[in-house]
Amino acid sequence: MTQAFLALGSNLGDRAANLQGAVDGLARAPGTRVIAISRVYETAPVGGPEQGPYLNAVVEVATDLDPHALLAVGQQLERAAQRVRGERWGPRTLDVDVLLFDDIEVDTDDLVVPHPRMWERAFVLVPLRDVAPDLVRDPIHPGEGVSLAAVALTLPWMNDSAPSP
Ligand code: GSY
Repeated sequence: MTQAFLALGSNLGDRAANLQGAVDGLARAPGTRVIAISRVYETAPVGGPEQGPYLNAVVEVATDLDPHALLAVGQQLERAAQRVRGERWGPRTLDVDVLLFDDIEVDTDDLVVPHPRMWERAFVLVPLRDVAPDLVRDPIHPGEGVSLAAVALTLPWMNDSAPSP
């Protein structure tokens, strides 16, 4: 089985229900078990048009699926949450991103793992640190891992009005 991490985000509709639906859907996915769920963080939107705050979380799963099959599960969950693909970086009922898939690297048109923007996103790294505080990856020099917790600490906190964890 592979250890994989997925990022969840929602800033439209019943945001908490959307995240819960994604966790439930991952638990029901074939050959997949949910191992851990981070705390849920309310975060200021990063990029895109003016839009409301997100709820973000990270889920750890153990899965027999391959990376593209896991991506397909995430896309199916987005459709189930009635996500409408509008403006790039725009508001959405549910976003499911595959962050890490063991140490496997994927670079295809529809999927890049490790997720290329995860390292600069506090709304990903802070919840990831909840479920994997000892995870070690270096985005620049994969052989010389640095702790993700250390990377998360170097980022500006994602929502100035919220206390840093
Ligand atoms: O890339 C995921 C969607 N997204 C988010 C998000 O999940 N959280 C925050 N805080 N900002 C975001 N901007 C985009 S696009």
